Amino acid sequence: MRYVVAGAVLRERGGTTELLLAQRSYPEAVAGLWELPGGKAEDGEDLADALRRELLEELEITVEVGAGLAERVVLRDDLTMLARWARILRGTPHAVEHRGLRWVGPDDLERMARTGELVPADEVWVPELAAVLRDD
Ligand code: DCM
Repeated sequence: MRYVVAGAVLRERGGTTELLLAQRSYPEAVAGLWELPGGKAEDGEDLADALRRELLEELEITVEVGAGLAERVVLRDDLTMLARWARILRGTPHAVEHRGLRWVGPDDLERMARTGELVPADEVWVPELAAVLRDD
């Protein structure tokens, strides 16, 4: 089994918590849609290491990786996606591979899910993400 590990990167801004979303530039089917940034772990690679590597490559940020979100997504027979909470230790996110980046609160996130602006596979995390964004 191979894994895609996505990062739910949070920041505190003026007493509210925001989540980082990244806009895909490929493939055609999902280009323009927004996702939790991340990517495939190499064979045998620790998943937290994989997420740190991917976010450094894609966004030029160094992150601390925390616990996992509850839901896992089966992308294909041999490919499962999971997500981990993360926060930035160093750097400011830049869209190296993505079309754009944005920080959202719970209302923005839920609106984007309703209007089909999220990558479909990531929709499963919206309730948990929104709950944490509201709680903090
Ligand atoms: N993927 C996804 N949601 C994410 C990250 C990735 O659905 N937040 C999917 C898209 C691809 C696969 O995982 O099928 C590998 O992603 P990438 O092309 O970014 O390496």
